[in-house]
Amino acid sequence: MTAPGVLPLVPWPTAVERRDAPPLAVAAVRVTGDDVPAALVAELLEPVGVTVLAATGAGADAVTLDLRLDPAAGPAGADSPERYTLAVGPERVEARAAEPVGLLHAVRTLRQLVTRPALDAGTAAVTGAAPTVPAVVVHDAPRYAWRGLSFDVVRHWFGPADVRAVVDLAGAYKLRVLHLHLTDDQGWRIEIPSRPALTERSGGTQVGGAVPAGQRGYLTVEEYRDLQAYAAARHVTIVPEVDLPGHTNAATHAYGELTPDGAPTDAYGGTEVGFSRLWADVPATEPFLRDVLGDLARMTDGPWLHVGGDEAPKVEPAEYAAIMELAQRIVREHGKTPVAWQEAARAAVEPGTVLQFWDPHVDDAAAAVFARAAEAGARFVASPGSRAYLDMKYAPGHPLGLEWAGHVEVRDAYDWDPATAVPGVPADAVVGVAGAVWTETLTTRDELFSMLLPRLPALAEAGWSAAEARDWEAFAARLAGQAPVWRALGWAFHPSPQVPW
Ligand code: TNX
Repeated sequence: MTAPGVLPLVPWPTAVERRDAPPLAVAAVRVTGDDVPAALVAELLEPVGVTVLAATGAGADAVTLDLRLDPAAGPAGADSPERYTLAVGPERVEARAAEPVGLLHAVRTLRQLVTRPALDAGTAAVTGAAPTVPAVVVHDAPRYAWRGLSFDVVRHWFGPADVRAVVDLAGAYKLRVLHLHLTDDQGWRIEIPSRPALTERSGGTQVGGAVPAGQRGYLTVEEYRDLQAYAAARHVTIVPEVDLPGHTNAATHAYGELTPDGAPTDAYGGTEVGFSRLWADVPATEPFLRDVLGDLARMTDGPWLHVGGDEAPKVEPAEYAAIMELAQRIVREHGKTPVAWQEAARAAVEPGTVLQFWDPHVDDAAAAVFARAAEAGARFVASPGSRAYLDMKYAPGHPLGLEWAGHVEVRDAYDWDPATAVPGVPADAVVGVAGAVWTETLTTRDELFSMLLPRLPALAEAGWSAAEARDWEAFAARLAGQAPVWRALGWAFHPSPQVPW
């Protein structure tokens, strides 16, 4: 329930001014401006009780929601392409933004401002009271450009409908990147036309055995294309990951030529890590990498390809570096920028390579390796397991999740500074924040969402809001104000005792 006087905005904007005007009734809005499709505005606002009319449609008593591009939008001096201004009242709503993504952010902010008595009372009953929006002016721009979520669709298969729901959730909190972990020991989740056995032999397996009857267990080329288009319409970029050179049992099960003796490995339905690998000197390895990364680069609209690199204890350091450097070279040859887990800092990196910091158990030697990679031009995304791993249990005894990085309560996910999170790395080499959700223990959309909510909004604020604006007590109150919308959308969440619901 939203406490009186609290504006339930997450992430907290750069500047919020209240206008001396009564709340604006928004039972219906008429969208003017062409940079956000009215259907997308409707998708966001109708679940909170606002009827959305296209510019020319019927309906006389609608409030105008005017969306226009304007380079002067946003906080004074902000140069982020995502900057926007949202002005509510006295009679209409105006959104101004440098680019269309900012207009969509403005509509997302507007949705969080809608107060609807029936919703806030936590009932489905329609009371007849019109939704209103307080008269405010918001000027806003993000702290970091890379705000993302890494989502494991391998350990348990989550198909296109679930991924679209995750895009909606990520978008609602203004995230821009959805990284899909598509290959691992237990399965291969993306059709690769030049290597059909990957999905024919490894597409239908997952932790515990087979994907549920009636499900294919992987994205076809067409489904992947459609998913990227769905995400792009919401200004979310899909980053696909092929995990190398460890986490590769699904590949060696499909193509025995990838092993030294040429024999395929057995399918794997457990949850151990670290046993599988590729070999730099097996002749089939390089053609395999060229085929897989080449096809995936051609199929991918966004600028990035993630080549994994985590947890390959069986691969000697020189061989590890050779495989990771080859993978990154291939990615660059296809015009994409490589992303890799933190371990890849041990191999040579090119300027612009994105390294994802995940394992906080690092010593000084590892910090020095990160420092060298940053000097060589690598950029870091902060996903420290103790903060950003949304597959960790909230607390001891939580029915879902793992514990290797500790317990991650909502406050843990909130109260940290990405700028100082990566040991050895200067603040200006950190480009953002990503949550990560691994699915060893998660099998349904509700289980998945109960791990993402309410922690993903905490990470979203860590990535968006200025360091000096961060305040746990204020955040917890604003977070509580999100729950009515989650209920209206059917998004499961964990009612953490840290939040004044
Ligand atoms: C570590 S995070 C892994 C994953 C597991 C995860 C479980 C990372 C790069 N590797 O393979 O699923 O822990 O929390």
